[in-house]
Amino acid sequence: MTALARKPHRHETASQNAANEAFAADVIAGLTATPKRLPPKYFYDSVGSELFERITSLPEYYPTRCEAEILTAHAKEIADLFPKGAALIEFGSGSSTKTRIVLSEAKTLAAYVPVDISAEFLHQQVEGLRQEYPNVAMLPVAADISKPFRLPDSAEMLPRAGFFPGSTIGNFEPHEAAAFLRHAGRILGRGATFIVGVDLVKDPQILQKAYNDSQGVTARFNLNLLARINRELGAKFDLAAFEHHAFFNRERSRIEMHLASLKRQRVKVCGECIDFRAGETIHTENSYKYSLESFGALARGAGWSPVAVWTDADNYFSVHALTLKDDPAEARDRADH
Ligand code: AVJ
Repeated sequence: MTALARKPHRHETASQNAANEAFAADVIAGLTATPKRLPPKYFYDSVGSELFERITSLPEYYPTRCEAEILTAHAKEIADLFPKGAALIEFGSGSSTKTRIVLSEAKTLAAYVPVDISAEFLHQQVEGLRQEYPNVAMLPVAADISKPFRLPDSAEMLPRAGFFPGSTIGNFEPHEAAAFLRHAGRILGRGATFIVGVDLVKDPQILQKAYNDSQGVTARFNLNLLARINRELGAKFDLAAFEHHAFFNRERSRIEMHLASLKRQRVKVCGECIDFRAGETIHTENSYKYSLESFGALARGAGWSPVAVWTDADNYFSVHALTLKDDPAEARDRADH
């Protein structure tokens, strides 16, 4: 056992235990770094996934509405880009609300492979999808999309299309986003289509409000990260001693979310004492905003060819269709010989 491990609960499986150790290790690494940071993927436990669902229907949070508008207007065009009899692989599927818009037009789709980090939430969602789409094989994969994962065997045999909506790609640093697109290319294979939702640069006021909603749901979503560390790692964060901060960093074209310590304090996490200065923050999320051109260039640099791009009436959000001309694995093999 490592120093970070805590006593497993009796009902925990080995893989849950391993996931918990990875969480503990990432939390300690992030909180002992300067400046302090935590990976945004840990927002999405069951509580966080529910809070994120509430964010998507907030009046200030335009991305979900704008993207749904785009997908609804172009569902048929998008579905027509999928190969016949394809498996649709969604990276970070959440509640699959946007997928349903496309699924209803994708008449020849053989399988849907929702990939999500929140296993419990994922399996709940799949129950409903099985009822709604009895002709599509539902093949969920509980995995962290930022790491390599395997497709279910029955999806390996089918031509593939990818779906990555919500501007989740904006959580990555631009160089990580390029690496992610390349990795998705290896999973999807030659001839694949990839549909990617990307939030656009706009009036900073609108961005600011989208991440500082008047009901405080985004603040609760952010603070849930500390609550989760308390729940799962037995830490003693006082949630009232931290405050949600979100602002647009113009130079880097990103919204930054932080948790600011309201006072000087020491918190014990997995046996380590973490000291906070008054006002010191934990950087919890970046949400990069692109232009149509900057995202097109990023995709091209990662080996994808842009074939179409759609925006909503306000030009707040974009949906890009990319295709892969060459199989990246084959291209690499050629380079090796
Ligand atoms: C799911 C990563 C796209 O960056 O807008 C929403 C997450 N954070 N409000 C975003 C989020 C705060 C969201 N993504």
